[in-house]
Amino acid sequence: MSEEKAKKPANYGAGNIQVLEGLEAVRKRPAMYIGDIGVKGLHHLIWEVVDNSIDEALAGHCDVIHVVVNEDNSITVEDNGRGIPTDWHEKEQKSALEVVLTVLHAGGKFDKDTYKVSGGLHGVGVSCVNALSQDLKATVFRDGVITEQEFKIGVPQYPAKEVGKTDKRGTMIHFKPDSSIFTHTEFKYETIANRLREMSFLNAGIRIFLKDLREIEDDGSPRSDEFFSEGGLVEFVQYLDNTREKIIEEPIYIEGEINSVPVQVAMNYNKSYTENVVSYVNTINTYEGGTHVTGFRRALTRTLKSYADKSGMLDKLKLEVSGDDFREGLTAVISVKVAEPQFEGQTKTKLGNSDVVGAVDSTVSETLQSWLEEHPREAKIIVGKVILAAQARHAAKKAREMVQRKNVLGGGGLPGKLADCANSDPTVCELYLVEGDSAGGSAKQGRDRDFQAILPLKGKILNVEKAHEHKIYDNDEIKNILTALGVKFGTVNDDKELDLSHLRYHKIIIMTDADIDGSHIRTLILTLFFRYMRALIENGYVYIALPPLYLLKRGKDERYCWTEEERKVLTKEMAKDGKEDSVGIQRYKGLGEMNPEQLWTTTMDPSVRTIKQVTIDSAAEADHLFSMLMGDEVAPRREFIEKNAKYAKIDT
Ligand code: 0RA
Repeated sequence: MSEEKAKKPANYGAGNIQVLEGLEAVRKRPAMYIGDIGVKGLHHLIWEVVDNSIDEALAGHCDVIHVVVNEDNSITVEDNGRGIPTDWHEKEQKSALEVVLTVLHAGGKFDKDTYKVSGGLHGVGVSCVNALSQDLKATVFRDGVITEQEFKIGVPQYPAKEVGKTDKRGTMIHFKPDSSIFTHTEFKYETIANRLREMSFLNAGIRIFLKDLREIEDDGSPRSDEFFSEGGLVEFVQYLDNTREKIIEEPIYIEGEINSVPVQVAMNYNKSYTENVVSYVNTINTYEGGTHVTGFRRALTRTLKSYADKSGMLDKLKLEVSGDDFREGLTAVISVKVAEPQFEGQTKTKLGNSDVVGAVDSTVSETLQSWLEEHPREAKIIVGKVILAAQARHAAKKAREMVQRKNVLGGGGLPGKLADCANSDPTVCELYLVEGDSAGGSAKQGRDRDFQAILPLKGKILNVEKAHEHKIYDNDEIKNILTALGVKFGTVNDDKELDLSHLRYHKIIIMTDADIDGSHIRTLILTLFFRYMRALIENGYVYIALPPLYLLKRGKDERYCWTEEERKVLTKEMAKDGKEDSVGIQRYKGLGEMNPEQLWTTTMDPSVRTIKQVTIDSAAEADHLFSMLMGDEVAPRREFIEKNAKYAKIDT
């Protein structure tokens, strides 16, 4: 795809010079405004525009938002809000519409009393999207007229003009990201859908439609979804847990506002062993938690503990109950609004504002306490679950200590099956987790032994989604992975936190067969990482190897293909005389079918291979996906596979 670089168009008025300087700054350092210039930053443009529509909805003026991915990877966002004002702005000597689209930070409301609460991570406004778009067209339906203005890289092509009459209200923004700025210009349906679904849960009552004109279904209509939640967070928790067996019927809902911090929490308990607390600040997913999560945990532990003590149910228990025990099998969504959020942490997704601890703590303890008193039957079920968790935790602790002792005190040394590399600098070292001993053998022979280590895994590793924690430390394959990586559980802060200080490889590459079993094993390994070693994924250490699917042969000419599409194109190319049947096709079902040299040249040689980095777009969505793929409930899994089979393979 060759896309022409956007040219700077002629300026139409002197008043634009200052504005240009503002937007020029965005174009010079785009990452400062939207995070990065890759896939993430690209999608950030959509969030920025949608956030403006959501703000209109929160102000009570809009209830429908349409997002369309057009065939040329441009985006159209339309809402039925008040429409961006189009009247003349005396101070700036241009229309308000142009001000909103060309002045940094002017995207928000002019009236100061409504602080912008949705807002993306950077909250920079539509002008930033404008600056980074090779084309942008704003259409406003307001006061009976349609007003239009077009821009290229943020520069107006003409003043806002009236183009017709209407009885509609709202704003439509159509933009095409500038291909000279972004390293990727292709939007991903799943990424957009996941964020819009999340948005609809966090902002109950707004109907969001998504349509992708690049993907046409069998019936001729484009791929589409509609996101709408009446119940908000309560439905969010039900959605997250729809693949798990719940222990109480209805989620607990808590809402309040203390010191101008609105707090909303929905929670429920299920029969699993994992804690799944998803948190948001101004609708931004705070992966790393922060003060709002601390406040929630404190309230939960204190309130449940005090109730349990009073109930007498703990009397016979000989063990100490800890905070963790109150969170086993807990699914909760916390959403707070903070006027000036301070974000900290490695990925700037940890809330730092200390006053939020108390706001959440008070709100949650108060409501939870009354709830427990009003629901004695459910309260008893929860306390029973807590007691079981405490007992299991003691068993897990013993098992974990056994593994730890062996790891740290050198009891076992490195696993016998590990073919380690010579280099000891973790930043350049790679560990391949390979399915099966035979492929493991090829990989051992084919690798560059200076920096590539191989750990073959036998058969299917334990499904951690269905196993209690202590089982994990009993499992030989998992123990081998932990020892080879050089990681252990437990830091000074937290006895479950993953200690990466002795991590031996900064690339951990999962290499499995390109068949159903292979993808199942890959998901098992990813589930293990997601549930117990999430920091590895968050730090960007986890990758998936992409072995070729086909080898095409004609005489001495041999070529590999990674997709069906490539196979078709290459087959035509190789059969220059048009005789496609003269091209031999070998379909690789397993890594074992490749010899060491082939494995190196196609999949392991860093200068030619492609490896896919595993990222977490949305922790909530990843949790949902893993619980569905690996959990007990069969129906949602079948539905998911049927629905997604026709689209690209499951992307974790
Ligand atoms: C500035 C002021 C007002 C609304 C908006 C901007 C606005 C921006 C966007 C972006 C996408 N959709 C939007 N909808 C509205 C307030 C308008 C008023 O007071 O009437």
